[in-house]
Amino acid sequence: MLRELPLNQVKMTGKFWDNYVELIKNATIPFQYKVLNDDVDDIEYLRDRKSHALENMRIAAGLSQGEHHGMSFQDSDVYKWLDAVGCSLQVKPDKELQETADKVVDLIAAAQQADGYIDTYFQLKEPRLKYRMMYLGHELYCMGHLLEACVEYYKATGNQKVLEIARKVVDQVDSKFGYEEGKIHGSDGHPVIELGLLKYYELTGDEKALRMCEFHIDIRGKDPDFYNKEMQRNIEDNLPIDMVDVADKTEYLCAYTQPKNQREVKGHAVRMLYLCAGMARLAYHNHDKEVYEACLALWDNVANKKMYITGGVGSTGIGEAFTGNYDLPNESMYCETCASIALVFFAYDMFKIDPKEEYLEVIERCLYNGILAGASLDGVHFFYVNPMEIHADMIAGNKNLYWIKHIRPNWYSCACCPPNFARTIGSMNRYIYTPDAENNTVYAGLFVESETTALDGKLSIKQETAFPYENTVKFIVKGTGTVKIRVPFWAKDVKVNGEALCCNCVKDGYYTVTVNDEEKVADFTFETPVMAVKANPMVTADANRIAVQKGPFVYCAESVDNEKTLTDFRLTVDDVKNATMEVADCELGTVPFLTINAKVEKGCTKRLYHYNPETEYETAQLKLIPYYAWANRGAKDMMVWFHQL
Ligand code: FUB
Ligand code: ZN
Repeated sequence: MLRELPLNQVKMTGKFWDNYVELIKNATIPFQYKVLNDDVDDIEYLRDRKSHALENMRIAAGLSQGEHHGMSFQDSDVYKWLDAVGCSLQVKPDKELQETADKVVDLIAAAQQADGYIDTYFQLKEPRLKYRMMYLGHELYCMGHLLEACVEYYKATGNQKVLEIARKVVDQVDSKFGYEEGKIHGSDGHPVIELGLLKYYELTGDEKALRMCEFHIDIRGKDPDFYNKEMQRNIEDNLPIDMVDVADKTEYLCAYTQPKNQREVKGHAVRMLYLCAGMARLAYHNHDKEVYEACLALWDNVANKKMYITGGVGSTGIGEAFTGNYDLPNESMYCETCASIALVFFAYDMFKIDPKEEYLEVIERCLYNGILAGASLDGVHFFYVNPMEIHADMIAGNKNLYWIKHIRPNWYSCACCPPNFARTIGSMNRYIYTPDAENNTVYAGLFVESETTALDGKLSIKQETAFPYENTVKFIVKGTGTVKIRVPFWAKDVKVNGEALCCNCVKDGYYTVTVNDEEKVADFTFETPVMAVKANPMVTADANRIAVQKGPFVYCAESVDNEKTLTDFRLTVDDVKNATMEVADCELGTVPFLTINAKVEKGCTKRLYHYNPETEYETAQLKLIPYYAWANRGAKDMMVWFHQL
């Protein structure tokens, strides 16, 4: 079994990822604090342009007067922000930021009730409904995120108050939920408490938290009617009910059957994947075979039938949900940033149980593409939904696609994604090295300029590289132990220390370096050819279409770079292979542009329908940028899957 390394044990340097971690520290976190504190004037997509999230806490703490404002889960914005700060401080200590965050911790402590309960929505607005609307109340979702935040913040600072907040939350949840009589025999409609409890258990060793997680995963769906009965009871008691309009609530809430019996990812994508991550992490700790079996099937389903090429997940905005196998429409998708983040969590927890390369591949896909596109290059504008294709004028009148935007706003009334982006990208060094102490081995999962010392100080690994801008990575391995270096599928003509890699040198996707009280160098050079990607024929949305990938980056075309209408371009596999690349320092930063000599119809009439067209083509250049960089220059149209000639 593998173990996560403490974040401060992996030092990242280099241009690409470390720049992002800096951006989060210097731009995203300060900006988000201002939003949460209502100090930003031009905030978008909020009814009265205020988040009110910290003010809700002040009111609950008796430090201010007023009413609760915002979503029932508005508190979670603060918690994910604090989580991001905790991660950031672990890798980049900052006294001023810590002082600001300490005050937020004080505020949370002041808002928390003596019995450990904390949820400003229910404390201020609906005390009668505490734990009575698990279907949509999000109390344990908020407390789950709070536990996660407390753990990261404690790791960064040793702040005792934050640990005490977490302890009280755990006791509170324990006192209310469980199989015992008098306790609630159900769990939250939105999973996350599972992850929060497990992270608390990992930090403190408190077995109670592990048992509680087992309960929350076991009870979900045990009575698939649980949420309906809850609603019914509220109706009978004349209490306000609130429920999103979804045809099948139990599926939406991932509770149509117990998780251990689930085999297909269904319902709300973020809920489902947080649940999957919680299940995998539980199986990691308690070796529950049934839960792990379910995880394997759910993994196979999401990774092989329901994931976009960018690592986006969730094919419809209706219920922000998964749909059927291979249903991956490009224009009407959802691909919520939080869903890709949850997929990374799931993948990493599966990887720690069984270090298959396929999990790292998905992590990489999400990080470089689907998640990274979740924020603008200035770090202060965010996508909630990440389109795979957009023709802004075309969707303008289509109310069925109201969730799709071609610009990133700086905030949302439902602001789950922005702080989730901050905490995830801000802690991406988590995924570079993972030790397996029993086998004296460290897995090096990503090519990133970085260094670490693992296996109780016995083994140090350094990657010297300018990747993704250059295709060489020098691994310097010192001490005693083994490093398994992942060789990604997109790296071709790989040579190590000048020798071509043979099939025997790479086993299950890894190249192995073993040292015995010595230093070895494995100097990787490789090509990252431009690849024409085809989807499984079952993905009808991508029939006769080609996507372009180079290295870990999926590419897209934007209307700002192309005079011709993007849908006019026709590509062949050879055109793609012959693409040329130019790394440009431009308004997008240092970005590798691709140019493909594609075709467009000659003298295209632009008629709605052609009858017996005598189609002739002429060459036209199609310019592409990495998907993560799209929507930073006001483009109105964007495409990932291009028409094939
Ligand atoms: O329900 C809380 C969050 O809001 C979910 O995770 C997101 O999908 C959004 O619905
Ligand atoms: Zn979100």
